[in-house]
Amino acid sequence: MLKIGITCYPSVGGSGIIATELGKMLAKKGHEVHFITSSVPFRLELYDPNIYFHEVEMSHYPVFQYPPYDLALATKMAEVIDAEKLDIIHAHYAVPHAICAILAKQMSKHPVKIVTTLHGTDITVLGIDLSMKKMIRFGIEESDAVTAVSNSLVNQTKEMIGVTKDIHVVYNFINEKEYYQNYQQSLKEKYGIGAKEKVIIHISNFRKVKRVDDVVRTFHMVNKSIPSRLLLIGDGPEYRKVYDLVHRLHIEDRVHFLGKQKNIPELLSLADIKLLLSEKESFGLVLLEAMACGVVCIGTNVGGIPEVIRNGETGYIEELGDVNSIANRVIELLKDPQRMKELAESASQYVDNHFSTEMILPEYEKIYYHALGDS
Ligand code: GMT
Repeated sequence: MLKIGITCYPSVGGSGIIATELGKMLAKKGHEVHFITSSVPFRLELYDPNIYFHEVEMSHYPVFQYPPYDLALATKMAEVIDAEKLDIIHAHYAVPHAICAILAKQMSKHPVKIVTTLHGTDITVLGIDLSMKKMIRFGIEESDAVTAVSNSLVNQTKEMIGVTKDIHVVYNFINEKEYYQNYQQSLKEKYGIGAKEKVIIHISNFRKVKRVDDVVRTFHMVNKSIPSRLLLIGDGPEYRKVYDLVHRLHIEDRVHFLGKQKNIPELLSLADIKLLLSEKESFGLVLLEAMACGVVCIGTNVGGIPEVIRNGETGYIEELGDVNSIANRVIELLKDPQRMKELAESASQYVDNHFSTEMILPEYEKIYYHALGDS
């Protein structure tokens, strides 16, 4: 069994969820897992004796304008590598986490291997910044193994950053014990949703790239011909703009702004259709969550989304910003309950067959053992 250190952004977000779920599953299999983060990751319960949490403490020196978080993290990683004799540091994000791990490896006495997972934002956002490109390339090339969450992200990383290193695709996965169809009529009633009304859902961090305004415009068109409600879950920088748009379109009595919520499987289970209309998306973990709960997904032809939704088989792929076609697709589907049933069934089957924990966990373990020189 291995001793694995995991570093991620512990707050809500796909990468934090994947890192945390991975740690929990590895611990369950008997590996010793050490989370090294600024706070206890969202979704991490510390009741498993194989799970440890090491908090990165920040000192606020009056001389520094910004607290040196990256250096504090690298120091903490080095301490944990030596004290716990870690075999692997699994860094989620090249910048800053892989860079911190490389520094920690140089500082520590105990030999350790670095496995880095790219989740997209580090490449597609930071990679645009020329000053960061060099740093990202360094983080990738100095890691002992690198994974990315889709083929699209591997190609983008190679094109944008110019790395030649092998990058293994390891898809995101779902905790099937939490994500399943769990419809609760009482919850629907609590939101005042009528028995005949259809429910469309969107979940994100309301960043500009998520194009939540396209979701609202699509819903506006759908709502003209089908009695329906829109559930918007999450919070972020575009929240106010989206709120204003909903009011400008006079659909405020049809749109529910729920903010950040914890009972995502129950909320997803109320929905008929999930929209993810992003302009950048390396994978789209929320799609897997929705598909596992029996929700039909429509996503844009962007990044890794077409690797998650099989167009016409498990959901639909539409062109970015083409609100008319997206709305027509939603209307067509909502009028055809038999088709919806078929799509929902093949989507949840597809998730089971391609993105289950059982399938993905051994892929990460194989990469760890390979990095350590065992095959
Ligand atoms: O999408 C975000 O803004 C959050 C970001 C993150 O770091 O959690 O998500 C990225 O990683 C997720 C987990 O691998 C992927 O499902 C998301 O598609 C990816 N986001 C982008 O590429 C924009």
